[in-house]
Amino acid sequence: MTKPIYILNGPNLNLLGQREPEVYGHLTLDDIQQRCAAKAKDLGFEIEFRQSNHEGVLIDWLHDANVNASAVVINPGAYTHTSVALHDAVRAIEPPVIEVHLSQTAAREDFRHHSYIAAAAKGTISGFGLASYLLGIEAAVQSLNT
Ligand code: CA2
Repeated sequence: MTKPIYILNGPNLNLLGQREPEVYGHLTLDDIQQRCAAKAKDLGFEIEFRQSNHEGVLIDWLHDANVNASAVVINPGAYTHTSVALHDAVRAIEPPVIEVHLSQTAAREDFRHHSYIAAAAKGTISGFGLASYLLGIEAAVQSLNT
């Protein structure tokens, strides 16, 4: 059995669609989940889609992914810019990890310009809204096939 692609979402992403649509768009996280499931299905994969507001939970899910996932697509939310622990967890696991962001973080406040995750991830896709996730899934599958 092919292992699923884990799609992990960090803090406050459960609020998508309710506030700041000019930054994050109008889609809810449920909408994104459905679109990711359809994209992954087209590519022959199932997804395991999760969101947590807690750093340690995200770390536990990365450890879980090390055993149970083919690849990981992660939007670490604001932990992107703060978390050495998430960096270490991404480095510690075998499956390819693709970092995604809805917004173009490089074009926003200075504190969003540095990612602790980028140096540990296979690559980063930022600024394309929903398409960042869909491109992240494509990149994950591509890195499994090369
Ligand atoms: O652009 C992204 O995907 C981010 O990872 C989103 C994070 C932000 O801290 C990163 O710098 C970039 C924030 C997610 C919070 O989402 C909200 C949604 C609705 C209302 C308020 C926040």
